[in-house]
Amino acid sequence: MPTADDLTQLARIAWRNNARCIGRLFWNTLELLNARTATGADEIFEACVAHLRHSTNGGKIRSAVTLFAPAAEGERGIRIWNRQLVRYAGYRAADGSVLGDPDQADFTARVMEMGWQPPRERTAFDILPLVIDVPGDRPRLYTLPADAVLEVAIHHPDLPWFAELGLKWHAVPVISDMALVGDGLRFPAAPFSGYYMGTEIGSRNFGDESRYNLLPVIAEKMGIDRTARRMLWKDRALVELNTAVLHSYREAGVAIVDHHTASTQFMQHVRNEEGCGREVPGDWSWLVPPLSGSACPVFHRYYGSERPEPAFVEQPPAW
Ligand code: NRG
Repeated sequence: MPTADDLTQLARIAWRNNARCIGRLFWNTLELLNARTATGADEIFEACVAHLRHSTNGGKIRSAVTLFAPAAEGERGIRIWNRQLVRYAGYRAADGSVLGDPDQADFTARVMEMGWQPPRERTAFDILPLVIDVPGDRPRLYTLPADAVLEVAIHHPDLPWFAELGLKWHAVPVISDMALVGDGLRFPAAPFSGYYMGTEIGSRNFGDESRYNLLPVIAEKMGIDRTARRMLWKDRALVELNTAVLHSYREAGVAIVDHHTASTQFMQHVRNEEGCGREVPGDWSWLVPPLSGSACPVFHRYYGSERPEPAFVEQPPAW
């Protein structure tokens, strides 16, 4: 039986090994929340809520992982269906358009089939229920308590119309669909969280065409001409969107890191690791921020291609 210390070390090294994560300088601060004895769906849900509260910490976000029981050899084990504990619904209309997060449209349709009732007045930011799937039971739906989910309303330091767009995002990303593997163990439910890098929200969640697709909206409000791509309206809109995200989180007292700082910290991590004789596993296309890549030090080199364990690994979707 591994001790809590063994498991903390396992999870920390899995973070250190995560080739896609730019935030690894702080791998040694990961906290373990032990829920290995939680067996029923209700108990597992409560531990997820406890994780959210602990990690959120009023905005002073703490990096944490909750470990549920490991899966026996060849068995699926406990699964949380959601990709993250907090995600916004995407409602697909008959014409194919989506209100909310298009990335969650299939999942949203599925939980509605299972009986989830969206709020009477649907918005682009309705928090999805959790689906907890325990061996020997049917998958069960749970609504997160509103006071467990900290959110940040987005405004801009000098563009007053920004607040009127009514944008917001949740404070804490909690990845809930990856497994932690290592030391011969596999934890198929091992939600982990930290704080955001601004571009995750400002460039990708808000900016991607397949997500909230806000660049045309922002450019329009900025009054810039969108007829010629070479006038870089997308780039200008991205800068303001990212500025607004970083500014809003900071003003709300919610931890977030800008991509320049995160890149600099990552280079320190690389030096630390090299000092310990370890090569840093890294996926360039994930590490380089999706804004001003070449202005960030992480752009200017490549990283190790080995993928050692312990590791957080993708697993087939549970639904
Ligand atoms: N891009 C995703 C979140 C991925 C994980 N990001 C972190 N993890 N910062 C999004 O929701 O935008 N973390 O554990 O801190």
